[in-house]
Amino acid sequence: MPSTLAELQQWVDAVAAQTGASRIHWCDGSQEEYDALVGEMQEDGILLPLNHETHPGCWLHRSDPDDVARVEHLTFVCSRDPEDAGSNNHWMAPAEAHAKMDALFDGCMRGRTMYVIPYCMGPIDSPLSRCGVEITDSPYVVANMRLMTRMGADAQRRIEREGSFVKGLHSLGELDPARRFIMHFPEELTIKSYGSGYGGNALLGKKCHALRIASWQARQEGWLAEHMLIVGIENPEGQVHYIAAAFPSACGKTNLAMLIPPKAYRDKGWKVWTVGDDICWMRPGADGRLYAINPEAGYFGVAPGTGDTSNPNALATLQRDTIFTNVAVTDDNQPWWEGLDDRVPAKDWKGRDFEPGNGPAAHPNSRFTVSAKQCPSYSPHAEDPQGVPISAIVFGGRRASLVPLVFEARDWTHGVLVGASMGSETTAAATGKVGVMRRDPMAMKPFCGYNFADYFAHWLSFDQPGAKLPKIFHVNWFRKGDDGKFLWPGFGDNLRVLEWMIGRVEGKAGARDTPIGALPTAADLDLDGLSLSPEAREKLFGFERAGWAAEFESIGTYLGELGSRAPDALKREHGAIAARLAAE
Ligand code: GTP
Ligand code: SPV
Ligand code: MN
Repeated sequence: MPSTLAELQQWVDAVAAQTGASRIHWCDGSQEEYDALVGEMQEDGILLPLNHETHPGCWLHRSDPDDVARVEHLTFVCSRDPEDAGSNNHWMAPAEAHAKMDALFDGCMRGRTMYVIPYCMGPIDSPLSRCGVEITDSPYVVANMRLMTRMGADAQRRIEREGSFVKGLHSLGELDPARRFIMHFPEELTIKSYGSGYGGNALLGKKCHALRIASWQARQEGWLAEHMLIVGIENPEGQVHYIAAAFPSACGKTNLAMLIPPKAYRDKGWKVWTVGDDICWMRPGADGRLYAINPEAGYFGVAPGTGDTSNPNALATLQRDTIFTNVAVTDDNQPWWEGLDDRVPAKDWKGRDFEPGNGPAAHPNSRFTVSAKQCPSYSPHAEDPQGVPISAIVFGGRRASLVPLVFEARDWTHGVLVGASMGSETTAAATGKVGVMRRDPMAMKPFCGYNFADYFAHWLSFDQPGAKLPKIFHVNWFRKGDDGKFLWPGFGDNLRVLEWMIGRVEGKAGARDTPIGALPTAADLDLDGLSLSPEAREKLFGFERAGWAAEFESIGTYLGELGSRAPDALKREHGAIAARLAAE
């Protein structure tokens, strides 16, 4: 069903001619189409059936071992002016990048099928949603995009009505890391990705469109595209506060979005509703509040660590109709990963017989792809076209030392500084060393499609007369004790921290003022039933002045490196806190 939109039809024709694809398949998004694709992939060995008695509709995909995570060093923003991409991005001149990519794409789909995937990021009837079309030669990408987005005929109709869409061109190529690039052309609303079949490199609706291109558009149009989960917290009175939280990759977004309250909270009537687990698009509504949608329709979640005590909602979600990527399997062919249970796996993620000496059985960045609707805590308001109103924004990182469990920013400008100065230890979600502390402002270091200096200025610009902005907080679930173990139980018990935040929003909860913001004392949080050691209490709720003074020096250096476009208001805020830290 070729398109009535000339721009779309001409682009598809041009790509078909360039790549030499033998067949063009326009995706309609139907179940029949999905089933047929899965069948073909099974025949070709791209998908392996899992145990369909325990896991109906579940499949395993094993990636090329050199293609298991995002590749930040091969990801570029190709704006006309390098200053617009900023020092936070790798940059290449658009003409050079197009030439490089065109040379790779020339003839690359000969003998293969080219799939045309129209998709909508966000509810199909929402004014906040935006559409795109991905062309790919990977049926695995098609199947994942069907789980992750609103894909097919409805999206194509919206694109034809609106006349504008993001163009994403993707090919697996040779899966050669030396011939792998993820290029973004924000001024042309275009993405070109070659040489990887993995998640954020290949499912172009996700990080490439919904964060890098969308953040650029959002700046022009007055909204925000963020690497945030969205969760609804219902108190015993039945009121729901929605919280948006930015944690870097593999730092707890999916887990917080699907949190199950501790028993005592459940008994009192607390409930948690999942709206989104990775990406949040927000804009001010008529009443001055920020309204958020989840542009995605599924979860591409980290498997390791997902277990019956950590995230039972995720486990229930993945019992059927799920694609697993790079997990291990048991001897009866069930999917398995570290942290699931104490069974011993039979085969590791490469398909070898499991040998503990070979490292983890499941790849540390192994993932599940599944429709959001299957989550037991999926919010009845997740598809509201107007979005949900946000009461609090939370920033957080993986910090073994210094950073306490939670603190609250004094106002919006301070909150933007808290986000801008976030630090976190690197994880397996991207290739490279794990556990290295780096600045990851608002968890957007790998995803902001433009200059961070302009991004922080854009954030500051929301503080306008009449705006009813959310309060901003910072959390750290990953503080460690002298023995190297986590001091905070995390997971369900994180609700104790969210309860305190809601208390602050409603003006009910206590805190003490410190230079870095308002910190709860142990008495301000409900810690009933937890046994926290004296060391844990001190480190989770304490304020370490000398350490923070050093931290603010490092933040000052970082802000200085952003260049002349960095907003003065942010530097002034930083200077005032640094002075207070020095004086007290
Ligand atoms: P991306 O999908 O890469 O953006 O990751 P994410 O931010 O959604 O992270 P996710 O929730 O998948 O968690 C990543 C890892 O952190 C998993 O192994 C979790 O088990 C672990 N984790 C999540 N929440 C907590 C927590 O509160 N405490 C501790 N100690 N670990 C956690
Ligand atoms: C992340 O790395 O933040 C992810 C996984 O959510 S990916 O889709 O690969 O970006
Ligand atoms: Mn993510």
